[in-house]
Amino acid sequence: MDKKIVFSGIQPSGDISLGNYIGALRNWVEIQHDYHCLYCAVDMHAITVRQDPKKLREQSLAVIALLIACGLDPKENIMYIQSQVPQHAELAWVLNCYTMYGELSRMTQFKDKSQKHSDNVNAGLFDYPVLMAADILLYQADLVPIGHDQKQHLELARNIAERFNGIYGDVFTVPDGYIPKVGGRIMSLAEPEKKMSKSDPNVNARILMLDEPDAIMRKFKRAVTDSEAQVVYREGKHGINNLMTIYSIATGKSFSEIEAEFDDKGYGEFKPAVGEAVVELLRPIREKTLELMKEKDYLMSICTENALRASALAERTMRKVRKKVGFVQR
Ligand code: ATP
Ligand code: LTN
Repeated sequence: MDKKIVFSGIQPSGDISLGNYIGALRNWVEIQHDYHCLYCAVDMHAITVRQDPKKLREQSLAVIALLIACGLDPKENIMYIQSQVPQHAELAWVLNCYTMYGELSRMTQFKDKSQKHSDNVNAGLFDYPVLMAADILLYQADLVPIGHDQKQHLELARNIAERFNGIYGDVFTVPDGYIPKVGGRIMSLAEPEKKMSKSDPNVNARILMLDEPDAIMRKFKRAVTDSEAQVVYREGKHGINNLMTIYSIATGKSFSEIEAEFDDKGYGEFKPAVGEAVVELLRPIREKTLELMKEKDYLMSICTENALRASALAERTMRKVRKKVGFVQR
């Protein structure tokens, strides 16, 4: 049987965080040989909040460098930049006409982001999930590896696909989400009841993939925990649960092994141990990314080549969609 199709995206809205890595990228790497995968730097999503143009361009290329450094093969997978494939915007417009105002009003990310950016609640921010649905449906993706925060958007994409198929016949594959059981929601180090976000203005709240080892150590030592001084995974211990999750993923140890390891030790020993494990986890990725970022021409050629591959696939779906909705043939 032919391999199934995977699609996922990440916003080049800042440097990529440990949350992005644990919740999403790590799984992208793990499944790359079992599926036909498309991985996209979604710069059109990123401009729903104000971006510096020069930085956005650099960050989009940096995402592609980071994906390669994490172990994704740009020949085997299609890794590209969203704005280089115009069919994303084209399909998003069509899908807008099959998405309800009420559905978009219920999206929690819109509510959060419109509070955070109250001076710029633009139509793109509201429409963000429709562009995301277009990304996925354009390639007939079967599976979408995402962190927990994107679950509601994926559900909407499924509803849009089902609604469209209900009217026009089987045009779109209805995609399933793939959210990791552990690590689908890495929390902020400063406010452990909030998710870690790459665009958090508090630099101590997040670990970035390109952070220097001493910055990583400093942030973990400062991480907010509780006053119990007991390294156990328990309901309500948000800070410690989060650090245990990160440590478990970085070392491969189970929660009970971690509890035993720190049984007679306090947070003063646990926090630096988490820091050291993360430094070692990220070191090779950071070094490789920095090397690749010096090779602009190579990165540009990967993007161009892969955008063409993506565009050819996207066009197959768009031809069907244009015909179904009644556009005149080009
Ligand atoms: P921003 O802060 O700019 O909104 P973000 O950090 O939320 O960005 P995205 O680019 O929107 O990151 O997300 C990329 C992928 O990383 C998505 O699959 C998302 O679900 C996942 N992800 C983001 N934050 C976390 C987190 N804290 N824990 C686990 N997964 C996450
Ligand atoms: N909205 C996602 C990024 C994203 C995405 C996608 C993820 C855009 N298009 C398609 C999966 C599939 C986010 O992480 N905030």
